Amino acid sequence: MIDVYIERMVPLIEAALEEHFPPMPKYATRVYESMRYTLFSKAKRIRPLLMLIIAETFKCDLKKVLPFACAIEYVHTSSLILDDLPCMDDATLRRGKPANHIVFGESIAILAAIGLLNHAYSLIAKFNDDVDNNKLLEILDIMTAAISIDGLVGGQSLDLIHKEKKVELDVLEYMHRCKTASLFVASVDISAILCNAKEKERKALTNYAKYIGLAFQISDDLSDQLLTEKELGKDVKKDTLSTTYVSFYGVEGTIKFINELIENAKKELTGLNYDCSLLIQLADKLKNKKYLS
Ligand code: GRG
Repeated sequence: MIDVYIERMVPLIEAALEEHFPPMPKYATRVYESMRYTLFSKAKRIRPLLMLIIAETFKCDLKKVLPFACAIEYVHTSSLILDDLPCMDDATLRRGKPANHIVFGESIAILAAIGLLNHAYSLIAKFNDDVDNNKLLEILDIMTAAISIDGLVGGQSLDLIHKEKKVELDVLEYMHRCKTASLFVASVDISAILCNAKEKERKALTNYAKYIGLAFQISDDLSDQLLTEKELGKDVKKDTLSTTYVSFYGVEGTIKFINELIENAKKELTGLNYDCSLLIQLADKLKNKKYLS
């Protein structure tokens, strides 16, 4: 059922990403192309999917959530372009194609990342007629928190500083929570706000997102160890000396830990008076590392 749902929703997300993308500029076409290049490469769109599933769960109009789901995907794509730069992960392959800076050069890639990030804010601000201003401010606050030093920026900085170094387990977990789970949490919470979820419901859903976000990042590390670049469509880091969950727990132990996180995520949903079957199935799908390929 979740596979059918994903197959039905991804084209809707792709169409919305196009609809809400800025129009072609007259002169600054190179940076525009660079923004489109990584955004419209083949991707799983898991964060927008999560947002639509929340809307589905709350029987809320998907059209209301879709522009915000696009904003999150613009932020995520921006982070991928930056992550691949030579001064960061120095990756050459992303979403099955040469990384943005390989095709467009570093300076245009940086500008494209900033362009995407900026467009995400601009898109949210445009919905002040349809969404109550207080809600919009709260949504902006949630998004900035996800990108902040307690989110993507902080997580990435720790990741870079600790590259090829031994890291304590609690620092590793904090890094993963910031780098990856924070955008999952923001996605779920923004959608929950738009769907008028109650405080208690938001809490349960953001806890769910924390668990699956962490599981997603650990699966990503595991895939780096077990799958090939061709299967993943991005650089793999099999040979690095960086600490990962696999270096702490081994492959079997890591799979067990991912499964525990998924079970914890599902437990968070038990108090909700809604049909959470899609959220449960999405969580279970993350148990299968192949989902990442
Ligand atoms: C200012 C937006 C911004 C970021 C600055 C560069 C940076 C800080 C953070 C990088 C964060 C990062 C790349 C984390 C990795 C998260 C992750 C698991 C990415 C892979 O996501 P998937 O598997 O990829 O959803 P697709 O390609 O399917 O979207």
